[in-house]
Amino acid sequence: MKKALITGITGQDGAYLAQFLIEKGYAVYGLQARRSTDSLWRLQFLEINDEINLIEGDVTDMSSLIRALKISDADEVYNLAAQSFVGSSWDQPVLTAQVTGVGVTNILEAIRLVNPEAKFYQASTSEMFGYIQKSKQDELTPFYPRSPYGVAKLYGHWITVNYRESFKIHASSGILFNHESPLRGIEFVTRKVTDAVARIKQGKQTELRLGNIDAKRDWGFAGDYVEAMWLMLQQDQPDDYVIATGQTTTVRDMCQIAFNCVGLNYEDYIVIDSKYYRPAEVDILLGDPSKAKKNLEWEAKTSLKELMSMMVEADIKRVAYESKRT
Ligand code: NAP
Ligand code: F7E
Repeated sequence: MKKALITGITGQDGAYLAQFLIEKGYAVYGLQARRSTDSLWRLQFLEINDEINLIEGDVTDMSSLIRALKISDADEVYNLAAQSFVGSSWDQPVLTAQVTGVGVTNILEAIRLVNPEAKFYQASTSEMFGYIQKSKQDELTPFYPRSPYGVAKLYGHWITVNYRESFKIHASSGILFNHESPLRGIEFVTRKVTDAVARIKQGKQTELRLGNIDAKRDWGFAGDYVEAMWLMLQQDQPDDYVIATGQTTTVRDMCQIAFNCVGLNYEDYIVIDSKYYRPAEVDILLGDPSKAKKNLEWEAKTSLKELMSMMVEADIKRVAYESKRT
């Protein structure tokens, strides 16, 4: 039986990846950072919490990573742990650098010490393209990050490439564009919108305050994207891949799609609030996933309309459930 270790298992992608690997017959181990409140709700939502071996640890604590690698004896290591919210990275830039950037070196060093044969996946991001240098971004597009998060991820990306070239570690980097789901954190714009749609529809909220609704993103479904992570580690040679849909949409149009799901007009509810503007914005992202299609035979399956509809439906159920309990 193959063994996988996932850091960030309690996050959106960690939960979907764990589910995917369990279905493939893997023994799944997850690094769980110590928190004062419950962080297992996503694993419970997918009903896989009892099938995962949780190991307490933190990517800033290399001793815990060494222990996790020894306990799991993992064939594949997926590093999904990060301070992943771009907005917070201006408020906590040092922590973001330590967790999202240096954390990657900690894991690579632990792999080198414990099991250099383990295959490694790094969760890189389209935020590294930031101030885009090419209208459609692929693996060869120069990077220009626009936030402390993007800068930290760029360090994580290059240290992954460097360990691949220096120590022959099977280390691959997935440059993933935005991907969402009903398990997305509420602070990210799609989920903030679908939660608001559900609350407005059920009379629990009257408006939705947003920042720059002219920003454009290439949004896909997280459930589709975790398969690409796995496919990268099944290749003979490690490499870097852009994972995206190849379509870009404004936040405004995404809102329209989400409000339409319940027959409402988004223009009646949205209020622009400067509080949600960022010190530096990534205006537009659009990925070219041709290499993933050719080498991995991977492509996005879920349209933005299907994704929004799935998220709105899940939030309507959650809000109705909350109302029953109060
Ligand atoms: P997420 O929901 O924010 O999950 C982040 C995970 O990292 C959580 O499990 C969190 O634990 C964990 N974590 C945070 N700090 C940690 C630390 N110091 N030590 C150990 N674990 C820690 O993010 P996601 O959307 O699933 O994304 C997964 C990865 O892909 C992240 O690295 C993200 O930056 C990257 N990425 C995401 C996207 C996207 O659109 N979703 C696109 C490109 C790249 P708690 O739950 O306890 O906080
Ligand atoms: O913002 C605009 C905001 O926070 C998307 C992370 O997973 O994807 C994610 O980063 C856009 C930005 O995601 C609000 O200014 C407007 O232009 O949902 P987001 P993100 O910053 O693109 C990348 C690929 C990652 O790697 C990250 O980890 O929406 N926007 N009004 C807003 N955004 C938020 N959050 N809230 C608003 O009210």
